[in-house]
Amino acid sequence: MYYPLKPDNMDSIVSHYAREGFVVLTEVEDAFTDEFTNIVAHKGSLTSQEKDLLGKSGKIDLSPEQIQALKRIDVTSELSNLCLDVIGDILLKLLGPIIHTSRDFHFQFKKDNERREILKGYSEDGVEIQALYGIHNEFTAARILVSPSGLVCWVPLNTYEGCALNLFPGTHRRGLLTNRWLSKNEIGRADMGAPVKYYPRRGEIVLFHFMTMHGSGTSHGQNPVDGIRASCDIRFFPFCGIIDSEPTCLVANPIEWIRERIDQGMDEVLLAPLNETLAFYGERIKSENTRQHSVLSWAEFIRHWLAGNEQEALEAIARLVNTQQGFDTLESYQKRFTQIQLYERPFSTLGIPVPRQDLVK
Ligand SMILES: O=C(O)CCC(=O)C(=O)O
Ligand SMILES: [Fe+2]
Repeated sequence: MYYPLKPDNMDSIVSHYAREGFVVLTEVEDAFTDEFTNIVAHKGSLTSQEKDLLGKSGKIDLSPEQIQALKRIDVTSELSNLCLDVIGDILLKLLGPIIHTSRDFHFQFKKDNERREILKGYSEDGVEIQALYGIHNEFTAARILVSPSGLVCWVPLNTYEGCALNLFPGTHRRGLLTNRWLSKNEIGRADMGAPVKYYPRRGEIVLFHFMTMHGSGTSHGQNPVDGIRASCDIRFFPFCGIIDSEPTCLVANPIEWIRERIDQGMDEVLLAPLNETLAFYGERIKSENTRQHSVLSWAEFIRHWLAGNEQEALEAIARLVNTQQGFDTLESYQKRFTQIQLYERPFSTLGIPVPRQDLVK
């Protein structure tokens, strides 16, 4: 799962991500991790000595005020551009030619013997910086729905002996297993297998799919790992009409680019964000024989929802959701997903028409 971030490795990186639902990039240029560290140091008013420690052992004490200042950090256009410079070529292959960067990123600062656990989503009180996260997929764990093809870019700020993330391989291909956060004791029935454990190293980046089940890791040993692990996580989405955000277009003719790529044939995990873009553009998508539990069903949902085909939209959700092995009722997803609304901004930024003005917030 480890690949140096080099042009020669592009195909291996993309196919590992598509198959397993995550990939780790190594040998990432220092400027990338340094920039996240600088922003955290600035927001949290760290002294230069504390900043240095953050990047090494993580051993600094954060005051309640600093935690408040660090709980959600705005993504500036400079940071977004830096990310696109460093991993834009990969994002183009994983998400397609039009990319949204999340408006904020999360800072995490966790100890191995931490007892607090987040099972009800982000409380906005700053606890989420230090508490362990229960098991979730990023798509339904977030308050605001964006896209199941979104991607988390998790950036370790220091090297740490313990496990930071548990990632359940292949779960992004098993349909939506949960509409909420789960505790470790709960997950048995989903039969997700053993997680892959990620041990953070500064200079790496983990990319994982929004449907990949994951949670915070710990060693849970008698002897907790010393130090604190510090990281930042930022998200990227394919073109999305249901968030109030400005996308960046990476190619001159996105629809032509998508059509050419689809003609070459591709894995459904990579096809899904392209179909989703086509659906928001009001373009034709091929959707015969979509497999039960395939992420491809989301684009079909968007297409039917935009066309006002309520029944077909609900059926597309039913294909995406895995109620046999999952934890929540189909109705809970249907109720949530049909409450989405369009925003002007993603469309107006690209100068394309909003497909249905009556659905605009
Ligand atoms: O860093 C952690 O503890 C969990 C991170 C996570 O769930 C995420 O970045 O999506
Ligand atoms: Fe997460």
